[in-house]
Amino acid sequence: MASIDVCYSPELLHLYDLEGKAVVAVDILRATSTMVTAFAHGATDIFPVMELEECRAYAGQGCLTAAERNGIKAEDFDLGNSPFSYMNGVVQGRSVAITTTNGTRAIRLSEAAEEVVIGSFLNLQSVADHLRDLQLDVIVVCAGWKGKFNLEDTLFAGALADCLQQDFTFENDATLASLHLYQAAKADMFAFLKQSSHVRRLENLNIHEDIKYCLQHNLYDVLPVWRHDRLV
Ligand code: 3SL
Repeated sequence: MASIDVCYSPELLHLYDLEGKAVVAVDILRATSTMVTAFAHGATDIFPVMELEECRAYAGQGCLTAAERNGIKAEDFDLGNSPFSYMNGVVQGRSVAITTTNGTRAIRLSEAAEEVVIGSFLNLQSVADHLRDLQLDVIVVCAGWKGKFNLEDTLFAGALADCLQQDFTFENDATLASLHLYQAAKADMFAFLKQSSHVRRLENLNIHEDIKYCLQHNLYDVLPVWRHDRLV
């Protein structure tokens, strides 16, 4: 039986061997939730990049450019990192290049894996179904915040473990801890996360609706996967 493991921060990735594995890259608030939303609203492909300048350069290839740093939309980019700004036809039929504080970094640092998929609560079931079909060992790579642990990505890892517990083994405490946290939180994740650092950070920026939105389960049947140099 294949196994699930959880890497709580991209800074810990050196402890994991990604070769031959499937990575689920996750940044619940908000990068991967936003990417899933973009695909659900018609984006054709997404280039996640680490640096602002690299992202800006994609404008020359006809891409929309999106950038966030410390929760705020970076100046002179078409879009920020709020999922709501990717709705209403804005990204329909378009390629998007995006850079965010932590999420795009987690994705790019996972490239050595056999398969990289983008996870969020919004597409949890699609991710779980895909992993069940693949039957590769799975590592959930949490974006965290600037190298540190965060609660919301860990809850996603626990939710995924919850979905897959009949079909995968957990050989590590990180997955068990994530599952226990998710079971404690799932009745009201919004309340559970109220004191968490990134929820407080976003609320200080007057970003409220995005938080509730990103905690919804299975809004979209969308599965962004990394292919060569982009998500499709
Ligand atoms: O860190 C990131 O990648 C972002 O998702 C953070 S924020 O939610 O846009 O502040």
